[in-house]
Amino acid sequence: MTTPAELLPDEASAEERRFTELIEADSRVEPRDWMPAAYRKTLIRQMSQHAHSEIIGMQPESNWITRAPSLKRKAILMAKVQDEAGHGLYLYSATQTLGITRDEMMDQLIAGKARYSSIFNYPTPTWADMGAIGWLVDGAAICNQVPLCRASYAPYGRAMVRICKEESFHQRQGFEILLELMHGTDAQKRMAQDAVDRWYWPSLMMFGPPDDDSPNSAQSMAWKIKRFSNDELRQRFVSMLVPQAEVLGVTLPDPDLRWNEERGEYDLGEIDWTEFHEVLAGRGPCNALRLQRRRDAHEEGRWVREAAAAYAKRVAERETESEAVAS
Ligand code: BYC
Repeated sequence: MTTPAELLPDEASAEERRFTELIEADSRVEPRDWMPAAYRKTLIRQMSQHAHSEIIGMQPESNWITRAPSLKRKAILMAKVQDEAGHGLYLYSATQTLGITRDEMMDQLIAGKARYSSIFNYPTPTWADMGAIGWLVDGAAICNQVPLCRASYAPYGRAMVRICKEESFHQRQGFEILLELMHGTDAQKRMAQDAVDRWYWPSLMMFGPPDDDSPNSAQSMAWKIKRFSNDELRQRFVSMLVPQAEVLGVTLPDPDLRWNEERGEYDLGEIDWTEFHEVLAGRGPCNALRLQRRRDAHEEGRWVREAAAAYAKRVAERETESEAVAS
């Protein structure tokens, strides 16, 4: 069988050959290794979008911190939202190793030029939304992100290992919120089902467009950034949800969902891709709100960034002074 390295043209550089062999051997690319400009660009795109998703993703849930139904739930929700801030920071740091600064990435986000996950443009009107986000949104995130732990770019893979551990706790807390509601009053059961109805389809859209309409997948898979296609992961997610929905006693809102004996997989109903494209174009229910909130937070945090920079400068000056005295 011909290997990708053998397919390279004769004039390919030694560096390019080494990179291709590295990918082929399932080895890892480190920040100082040579990499094609397009590989770097793809990583910056995906990783910065991922970081932005974590940061914007704090908003729908932080909306409920002050209204959580008990002290225990408040503490758990605060811990989850703090984890998401942490995930954003690991991912921004990992992306910085590719030669873009945090300021540049943040500027792109607040200027409305960067993408973040479509899922965070939906509202959270009830407490059950905290359960549905944990169960469905974090569940989808786990399915998508576990394979990313093996992404060919080492800093991304390393960041994902820790993130995935925390996502597991996030998903369980969401499942548990829904389970408690489903053992509650009729009104609580209706609230849980309503939240599942509203979050189910958007959570399937998190995996991205169908494979035949996914311009980046083939190259990202060849570079072993992505290990599975959007549709493969979506399918895997639904297979995970079906038995869990039975335990919860909720109905997944897809009348066409049924087991296909021949394929050994579930057949899914048609996803409304028009809605997905509307959200991506900035016309989802909460796009404007999310972006405005991020801009406000950026402005409100300006004095903290300035104070931290002034302090770091002073510490550096002191270190230089004491080195000069010592020598
Ligand atoms: N939303 O060629 P495709 C979390 C864009 S946060 C928005 O398939 P790719 C959490 C895509 O960017 C989890 N845009 O792209 C946090 C591309 O546009 P550009 C976030 C989307 O990159 C807080 C175009 O559509 N997870 O878990 O090969 C609380 C064509 O798509 C979406 C990640 O970021 C979307 N859903 O595949 C709770 C995971 N889907 O850039 C939870 C890392 C597609 O060409 N990212 N687009 O203009 C990935 O795995 C991949 O980037 C995707 C898309 C599977 C999302």
